[in-house]
Amino acid sequence: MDEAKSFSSALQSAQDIHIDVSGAENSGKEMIMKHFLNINPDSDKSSYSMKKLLKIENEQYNIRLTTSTGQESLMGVSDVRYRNAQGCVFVYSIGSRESFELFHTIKESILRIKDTDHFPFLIIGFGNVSMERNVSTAEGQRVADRANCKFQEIMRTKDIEPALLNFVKETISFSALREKDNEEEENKASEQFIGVIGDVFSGKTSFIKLATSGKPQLDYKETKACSPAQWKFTYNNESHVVALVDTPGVVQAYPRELFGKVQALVMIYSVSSRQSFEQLGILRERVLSAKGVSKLPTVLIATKSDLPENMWQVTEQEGKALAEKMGCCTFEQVSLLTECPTIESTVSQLLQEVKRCHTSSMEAFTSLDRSGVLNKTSKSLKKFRPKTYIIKDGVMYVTDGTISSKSPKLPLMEDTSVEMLPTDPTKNAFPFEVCNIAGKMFLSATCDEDRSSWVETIISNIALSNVLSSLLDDVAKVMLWEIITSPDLHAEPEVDPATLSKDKKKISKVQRSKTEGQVPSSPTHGEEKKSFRSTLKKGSF
Ligand SMILES: Nc1nc2c(ncn2[C@@H]2O[C@H](COP(=O)(O)OP(=O)(O)OP(=O)(O)O)[C@@H](O)[C@H]2O)c(=O)[nH]1
Ligand SMILES: [Mg+2]
Repeated sequence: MDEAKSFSSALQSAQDIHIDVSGAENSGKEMIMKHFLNINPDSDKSSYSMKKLLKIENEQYNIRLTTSTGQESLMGVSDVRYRNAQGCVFVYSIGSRESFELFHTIKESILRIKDTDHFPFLIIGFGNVSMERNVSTAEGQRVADRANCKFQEIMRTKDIEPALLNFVKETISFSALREKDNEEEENKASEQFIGVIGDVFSGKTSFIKLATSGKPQLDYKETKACSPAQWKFTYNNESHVVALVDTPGVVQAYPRELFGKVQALVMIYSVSSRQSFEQLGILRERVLSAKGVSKLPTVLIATKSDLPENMWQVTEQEGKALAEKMGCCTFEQVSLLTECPTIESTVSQLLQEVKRCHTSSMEAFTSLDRSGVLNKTSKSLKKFRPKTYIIKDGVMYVTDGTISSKSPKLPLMEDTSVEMLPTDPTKNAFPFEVCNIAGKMFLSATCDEDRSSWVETIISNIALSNVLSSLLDDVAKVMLWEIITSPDLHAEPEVDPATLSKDKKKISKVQRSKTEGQVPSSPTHGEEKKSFRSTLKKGSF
């Protein structure tokens, strides 16, 4: 009873290793499985999925062997087996060339289903000395070499156990490696890029080395090119994966390819170099222009604070003032010659700022709709008629409070322009004009702030319309390409003769559109854009 209990708890904690045993009927695969699993070879145990608990290097493994059920012709049965498998033992009979030649088909199926080029295989040529041989040992070895896998001929049952055990170990290491690779890929995908910029000799590389290795770097080697270094750390129970991008001190332009990914900056100067302090503005501008943005979350770090006071060329106050001027989220004076416990908190503050900026830009994005009272007027500012203006789904409506089918409207499309007109404080008029091919609106807000905020919303809607148009162009191109390359277009339609003429019409309509370069029966650009907008607002992307 106790034994059963401890077996079941070992089973629960054991890691599953799933090995498929493939091969033709009567190739010997069932015998191999039964022997490995200590099942009486004469038993008619017809389970095609059997388990064995094994301890390998102090770890418990639940080895699960599966094999064909004889139902492989049923679509998907072997697909499921192969999908779950972490390794495959292919067994052929040395007396049957047909069973040997099956390897290629099985290997191709597994690699296709697993969507990989590398998978652990073991080829076993099974037989006995009295068997008439149809496949030579050399042939078996050759196929295994070509498939880059192990090969073994088994003529005595006592060779089964060690051969399979070795393969189980190989499968375990392969799975562990693959898991590590996957983890690294996932880390890469979630990596946040942080550019580390500053003058020559200011301490950029030292900062990165100290963060990533925990050890100060005392020697100096000039950095010649930009390169990222991955750094994983945990702060306040939150794990982060960042790529700290080291940069040379002398740089004319930061590479767009790398800096396109940079979401934040660590700006570094040395307290003993006035030049390194004054250089930062220029370097920061170069990053912003490489990225095409006007600001980036930034922290300011002053290095070499361990140097004697008479060597300082930049005071703490000056550092603080620069951090404030540049909108940095934090400023620190540090020495990178010893452990620097604040690095993690500094970078994590920076990442918080990245998150905050992202959220607020998403909020701005979703607040594209608005409503409020504006005065309807003319360019000469003669009459003022207050109306409720509503911007909804990229259209600006003139209403009496609610949108109706009769509300005059102006779609805020790509061709729309918005212009602020000269203010007239005597009339409390802050006018602006919105104009496109569909019409023109002269409007006036009652204060400058209100006007700016309306103009900003309108500009955001126009910008979004631009983005959606180019997205939809791409979608339309893909749809068109799919239609053109669809095999259905070239195949004979399998239809009932009664409906044939109707279907032919449909097909010829598609073909006509193909030649005319149109996408058939798709919704209009406007409708598509509207649904894109609502998808974006729901945050489904
Ligand atoms: N005393 C002192 N020396 C430092 C400190 N930080 C860096 N150094 C030293 O300053 C020198 C330059 O540091 P690096 O980190 O290589 O400077 P860098 O900005 O990467 O230089 P470039 O790659 O040439 O642009 C090295 O000899 C470091 O050991 C610090 O906080 N205090
Ligand atoms: Mg360097």
